[in-house]
Amino acid sequence: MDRTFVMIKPDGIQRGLVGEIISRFEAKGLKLSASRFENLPDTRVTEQYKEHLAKPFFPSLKQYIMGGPCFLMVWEGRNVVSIARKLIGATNPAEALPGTIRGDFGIDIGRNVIHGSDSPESAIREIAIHFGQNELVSYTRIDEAVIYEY
Ligand code: DAT
Ligand code: MG
Repeated sequence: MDRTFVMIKPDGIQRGLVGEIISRFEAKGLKLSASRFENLPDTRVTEQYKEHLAKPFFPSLKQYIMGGPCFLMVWEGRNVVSIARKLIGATNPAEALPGTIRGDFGIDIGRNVIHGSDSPESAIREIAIHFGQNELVSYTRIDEAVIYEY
């Protein structure tokens, strides 16, 4: 099964959206394989967003992500990387479609509630930044038998 890294950002925590967001991933049929609630250290924020290091918004992005605790998750499922990105919606919540997490809960690009890996390669990289192999829990969700055709 494929895996992706998803993180509820500090605004999502402060606005009480953790349960709502987890519910959407669960209802889709995806499987939670790891989670942690924590204040992210500078090193891991920089590593996660290193592609944006030179961008003008990087300092404010880092300040936002380090402004409070985040809820980190690994989700599993067939094509989970692209499915999670669709559940999350466009980067700018002002343009994200209703029905997506950013489309339903955000307005500003700098307060877009949630992160999700953008490719299978990014997912592997980002999971390894935040989780050890021994933190990924392996189990079968009983309804996988009816969620997947084969
Ligand atoms: P995404 O989070 O959808 O993968 P990204 O990787 O391009 O988007 O950017 C990472 C985060 O940086 C994004 O969630 C919000 C912030 N960001 C991106 N572009 C921005 C911009 N033009 N102004 C302010 N913040 C921005
Ligand atoms: Mg990205």
